[in-house]
Amino acid sequence: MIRRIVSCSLLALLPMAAMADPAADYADYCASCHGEDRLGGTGPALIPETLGRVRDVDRIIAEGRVSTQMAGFAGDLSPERIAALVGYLKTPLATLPDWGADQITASRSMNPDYRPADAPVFSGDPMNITLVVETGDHHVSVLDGDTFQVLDRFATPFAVHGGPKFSPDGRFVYIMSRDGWVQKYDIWSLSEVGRTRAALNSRNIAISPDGKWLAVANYLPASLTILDSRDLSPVKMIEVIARDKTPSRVSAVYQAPARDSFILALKDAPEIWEIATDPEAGPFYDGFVHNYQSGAEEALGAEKGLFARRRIVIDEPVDDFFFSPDYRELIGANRNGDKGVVVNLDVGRIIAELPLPGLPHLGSGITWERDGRRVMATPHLGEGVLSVIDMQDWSLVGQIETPGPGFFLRSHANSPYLWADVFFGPNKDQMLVIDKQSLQIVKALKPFPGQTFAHAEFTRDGSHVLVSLWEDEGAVVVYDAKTLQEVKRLPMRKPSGKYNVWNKITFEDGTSH
Ligand code: DHE
Repeated sequence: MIRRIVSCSLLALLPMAAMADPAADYADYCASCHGEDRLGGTGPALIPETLGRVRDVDRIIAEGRVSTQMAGFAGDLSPERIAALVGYLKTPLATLPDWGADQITASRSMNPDYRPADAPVFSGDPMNITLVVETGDHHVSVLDGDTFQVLDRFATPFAVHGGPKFSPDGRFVYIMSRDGWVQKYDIWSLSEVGRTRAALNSRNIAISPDGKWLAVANYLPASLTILDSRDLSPVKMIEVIARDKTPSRVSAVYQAPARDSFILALKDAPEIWEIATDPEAGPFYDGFVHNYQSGAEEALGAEKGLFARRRIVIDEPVDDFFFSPDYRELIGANRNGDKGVVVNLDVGRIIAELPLPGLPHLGSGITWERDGRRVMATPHLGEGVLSVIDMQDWSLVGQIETPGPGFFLRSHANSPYLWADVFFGPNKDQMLVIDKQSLQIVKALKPFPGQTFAHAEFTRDGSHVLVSLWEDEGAVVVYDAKTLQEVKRLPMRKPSGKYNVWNKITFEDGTSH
């Protein structure tokens, strides 16, 4: 390498920035763990799509990351070289490798020690298991929801995002990471089944109502990956190309049980896609043209059967969704985050608009009955407010002012309260307990002043609520859902989301997707 044979005296004359050769530094210091191509190895991918949301990349390179294999390089690299390296990592890759069935298959590794148990290997209620994602050291803890005992703690791929999805019988769970890895874990056997890399950068995952198929929403490549849930083998890579031929990233994919389909939010195109999970589905049409000779309306591109695609064309892209309980309607937020639109999925068009400024985070929305009417609530990432919407006429019932913008909501059919965090700003240490009828804040729980206290999840019967102390030396705090008194504290490494098997597989009232 040329830079190594330049004499020291000449180096001393060069300004530090001129000396920096970030590609060479990457090859010397990063490639062995993060891959020659920056797409990940034992360490995560180092590309803008992933690093865009990581704070203090320079500090991590200098000091390393506790509880991980990431060492610090301050002894080898000057601050200028680290700064140049960060710039290099945040530069998009010149070319993207293909990521199709061959690459997915090559990445797939099944656990050779996995032995499926005939019955749960623990004595507790398998339907009352709660999984805690610990983002501090990339693990999941498996909690018994009655005793709050940790039954197992297993390593996950780096940076798990979105809710893990359970098989319809609650036995298996599928967990997705931002680097596109999908991990399958058997709760009965307390053992990993295997993992595969469905894409290079992914958003979230959904499971079909019959539990046979997994859909992975991807940014890189712009696609939806369908995996066989039994062995995580690739079944179909659906390239997402809008009607005007622009490729689009997929912001999110959700299961629509009542429709037997997946619904996709397209990031870069004013379209919503529905992918059938019913082998008898369709035909779905891409649109109609008027044939002036025959006078007939002729369908374009009819698709039918399993994975048939239906395109719903709207005015502008919607980033995230919420659904009415019968899945006939979808509420989406527009990209500017100042408006909500209600799309009737049966007729395939917008039927109402909602005043929802301040970046509504519809993926966290929940619904409940109030005065005999079904309402939904959504937090806003840009404003300290929760919007409550009547789902019959789509009017705004009210807005609950909170001491800062929140991220997540949860409730349960057996609870009179909804639990809402304040994720951003000086009051991020508060968990708000709100009466579902009066919409008044009943209590602000603040057991750890100054530290982020967020994301609530109920136990199966709604008797207890688990909240994350979202810090490196964090904890899950268990509350009695009626008295709002603390019952237990379980030390955890930066716990984020928590997911109760029963609440998720039954779509319990008060649980987001
Ligand atoms: Fe999430 C769920 C999108 C940033 C933690 N997040 C979701 C879902 C979507 C979404 C669409 C629902 C998917 C599902 O569960 O299947 N999240 C986004 C974003 O667009 C956003 C704002 C920016 C981004 O870069 O992705 C974003 N999310 C974050 C975070 O910064 C959080 C706090 C930390 C992290 O782990 O990345 C975060 N998101 C979560 C969690 C859920 C989630 C814990 C599942 C919530 C649940 O209760 O189901």
